Formats: sequence, structure tokens, C-alpha cells
Amino acid sequence: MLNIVLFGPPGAGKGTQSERLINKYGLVHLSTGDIFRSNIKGQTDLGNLAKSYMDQGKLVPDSVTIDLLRAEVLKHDSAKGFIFDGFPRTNAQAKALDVFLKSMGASITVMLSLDVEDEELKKRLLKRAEVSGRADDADPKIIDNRIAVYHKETAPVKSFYDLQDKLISIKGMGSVNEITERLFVSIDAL
Ligand code: B4P
Repeated sequence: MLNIVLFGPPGAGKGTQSERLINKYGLVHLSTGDIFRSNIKGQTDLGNLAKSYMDQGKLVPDSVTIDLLRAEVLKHDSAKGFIFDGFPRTNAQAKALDVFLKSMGASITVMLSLDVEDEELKKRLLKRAEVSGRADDADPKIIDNRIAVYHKETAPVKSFYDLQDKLISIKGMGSVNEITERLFVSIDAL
């Protein structure tokens, strides 16, 4: 199995690049952000809970997110592999994912971490707000909070994979095509 953690700050291009990777490598794309947004749209209990955190730029609690992710993986028992987009976002999520994959006789192959400067992230998210209707993209203060939460709670997850020799940092500045090419080169060299 090829199991990729596509990692990076909010607006780094995880969702954008995931679309291209699934086409080339035939992987199942699991985006916790997308799953939360579809629950918000359907006004489910999970959606209402997630919205109360996402609208403030906070992370949804680990207990909820980990259970959700496990359930999604189990829906795809014949998958060639997964792209985990936006998960894990905390060390607790990373540990839980390792334990869960091990129970299935699998593991993470690589973490591809997109490095993008904070000012560029803010520009991208404000631009997306013009079309996305996402409350968490529209307010510069909430964007600042998402970036601060990333540096404090999420960036440490890189060390978790670095210690396992699975971290590859990718320059996430430049055109979408240039970044896709860098990702393809790294994956093809695995
Ligand atoms: P996510 O849905 O994961 O999304 P994201 O961080 O906003 O963005 P992503 O990196 O995917 O950006 P994209 O490609 O779209 O998270 C949203 C929220 O959900 C979190 O804040 C949190 O509250 C919650 N959540 C999700 N997972 C969680 C977890 N595991 N635990 C707890 N909470 C969780 O790119 C952004 C924009 O930039 C797009 O408009 C795109 O077109 C543009 N763009 C991309 N690449 C570009 C490039 N190279 N140049 C110019 N623009 C580019």
C-alpha cells in the first residue's frame, strides 16, 4: 500500500494537490476538512459540532476526528492506498493513525510536507473566500488564528514522522503545476 500524509499549513495546497495525486496514483483521498464541511452542509450533529470549532479557526477535538477517520478508512477495504489530507493535525492523531494502520497490517509510507510562507497563505485563503463562502477563510483574524494553531499544535507532527525517517519537505511556493511536479518526483523516487 502507498499511504501518503499530505501535510502543510492552512492554504498550503493540500486539497488542490491531492486531486492530482489521486488521479496519477489511484489512491483514495480522505480529507477531514471536506468530511466536516459535508456534514456541516447536511446539518448533522457532527457538522454542528465541527462548525463551532472551524468557524473560530480552531481544531475539531481529537476524539471526534480520530473516530471519524477510522470509520472512513474502513469503508475502503480494497484501497491501493490513501492520501490523508489534513490528517493528522496533532501528535495524538498521528499516534492513533499509526496504531490503527498497524492493526490492519499497514503503515504510513511518507509524509509530504508543503512549506509555504505565512503571508502567501493569507493571500491564498482571502482569495479563496471570494468564491468558497467559507467563514474560516473570510476573516483575516480567523486566518491568523488558523495559522497560529498550525504552528503551535500541528507543525510538531513533522517531528513525529521525521523520527521515523518518513518526512519529505516540499517547496509549496510557485505555481500549482510546479508543486505537483515536485510531489510526483518525490513519490516516484520512493
Ligand atoms: P482543511 O479543509 O484541511 O483545509 P485548509 O487547511 O483550509 O486548506 P488546504 O491546504 O487544503 O488548501 P487548498 O488546497 O484548498 O481544514 C479546514 C478546517 O477543518 C481546519 O481549520 C480545522 O478546523 C478542521 N479540520 C480539518 N482536519 C482536521 C483535523 N485532522 N483535526 C482537527 N480539525 C480539523 O488551497 C487553498 C487556496 O489556495 C485555494 O483557493 C487554492 O486554489 C489556492 N492555491 C493552492 N495552491 C496554490 C498555488 N500554488 N498558488 C496559488 N494559489 C494556490
